[in-house]
Amino acid sequence: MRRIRANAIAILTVAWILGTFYYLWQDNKPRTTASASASQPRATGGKSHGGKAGGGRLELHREDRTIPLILLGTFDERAYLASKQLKAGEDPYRDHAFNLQESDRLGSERAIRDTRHYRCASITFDPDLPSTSIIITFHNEARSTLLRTIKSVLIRSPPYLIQEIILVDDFSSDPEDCQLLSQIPKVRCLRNERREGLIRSRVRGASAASASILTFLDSHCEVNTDWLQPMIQRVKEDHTRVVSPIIDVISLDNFAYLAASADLRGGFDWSLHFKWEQIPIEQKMARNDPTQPIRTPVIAGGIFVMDKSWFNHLGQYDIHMDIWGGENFELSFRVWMCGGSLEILPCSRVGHVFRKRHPYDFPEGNALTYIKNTRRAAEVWMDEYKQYYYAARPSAQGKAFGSIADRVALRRKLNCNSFRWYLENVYPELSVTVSLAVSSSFTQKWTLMEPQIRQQDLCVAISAFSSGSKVRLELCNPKESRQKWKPRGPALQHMISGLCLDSQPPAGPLVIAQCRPQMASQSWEPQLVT
Ligand code: LR7
Ligand code: MN
Repeated sequence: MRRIRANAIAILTVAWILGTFYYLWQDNKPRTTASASASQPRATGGKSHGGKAGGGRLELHREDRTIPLILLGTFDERAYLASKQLKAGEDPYRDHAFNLQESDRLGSERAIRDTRHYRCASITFDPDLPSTSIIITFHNEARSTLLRTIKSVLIRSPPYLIQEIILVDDFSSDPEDCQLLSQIPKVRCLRNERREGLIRSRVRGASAASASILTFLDSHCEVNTDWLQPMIQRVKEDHTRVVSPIIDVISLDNFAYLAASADLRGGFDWSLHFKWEQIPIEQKMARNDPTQPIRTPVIAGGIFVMDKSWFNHLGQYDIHMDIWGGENFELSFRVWMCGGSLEILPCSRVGHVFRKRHPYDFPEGNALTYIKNTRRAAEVWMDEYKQYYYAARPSAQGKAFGSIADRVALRRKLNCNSFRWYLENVYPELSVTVSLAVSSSFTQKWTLMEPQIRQQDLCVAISAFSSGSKVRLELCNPKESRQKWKPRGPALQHMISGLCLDSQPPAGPLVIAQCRPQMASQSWEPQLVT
């Protein structure tokens, strides 16, 4: 009996040891990640890498050897962090919308998992890459996250690539948050005399930059192994590229560093709401090299690398945008439409603390500010397609957005492509749903996927080229010119005949007629795409 029990214990012990080894090996294996579409990129491999779980310990050991000792100059890190720590009984989420206690506990540097595809490690870069100015704007950032952002840059970048780190303190309550950090070598601190918002703050930082390449970061990031070289390499090869990393997730609760999916790009809906979305299937199939750049219609906005002269040539940012929001669309449309490109580089990874609310106030209110900024982007860049923005965001109509004359002039001067060109060449997946009201009691929803008006496999086609002829449904055929339409104001115009879709008489069949977009029978109501 005792013998059996001893054997059982021995077997269990061996199984436990094997299990532990398997777990550690799994955790350390390079990983490719899968699928998600949400406002934050879904993280995969959900184990904690915050140094809490057993799996993190092995890494710490491995990476410790490669962390060089950095000189912090006269900067007293302990005093800097200690004077601002959470007091007993305070809500750790109150001031920053993330768990401050956990961030403070982590300290200013830690090992994080190298989340790149394993093939990234063998890529080589030009030995003479140009250096960059890192620009970090912040408003009342927590000291521990801000310092970790800076130290991760100093630790995980080749020193010769970092010309300087420019902090733009956007009028935080305590000027010392920024000032004290400028004791760290390479770190400069610029403080706004009043709250400007991140857009004007970045323009200020960029103007002060002395390197030929600009790198923007949020103030609560941790850059990962060799994050910078792939981005600088791409920009060096072609200065019109604007590149960003895959943005990994730092948990706002426990600060675990989690790998984001490598199959996502930036997208949006007509209300100009940013979202991560799957790379279109054809592109995914064509990707046989997981280290290749991913073309993206828009960037998330906070973390990217751009040539400084290209940034200036393209008009920096729209400095009449306030506080937060919308500038990423304005920049993305502008870059694509005016001769550049946007890409996400899978071999560059940067962690970011994604939050569920803004921890700071908007002097004009959050909603009005977002509307003002996105309205400016829509009015300047979206041509006739801005009607879909207003349809998706009816509350934007009539709200103040200031003068856009200088940005319209900029667009003309740069001789940029139309928004239609952008939709056709960069973001054909963005569709419009149009309600075709064929009688007052009967509304049908169709999708305008230019140039077709579709409902699943059926397309709206003209039956003849003369005014008054009926339209009908046919199986969609991309080569069929009778199925090709384009928006003209609220109307839909057949491309070849130049006639517009018309519901006159209201209960009768749909026909094509002379375009009079202001007539009710020719106005089609675009709706928010879900
Ligand atoms: O008034 C302000 N002044 C500032 O300097 C308000 C904010 N800021 C700073 C702030 O301290 C932070 O460093 O600006 C930065 C961005 O603000 P967050 O972190 O509150 O914004 P976010 O991470 O939700 O915002 C994303 O979208 C913004 C739209 O304006 C910006 O482009 C952010 O840079 C952008 N962040 C990212 O792209 C990181 C990935 C997140 C996603 C998706
Ligand atoms: Mn952020």
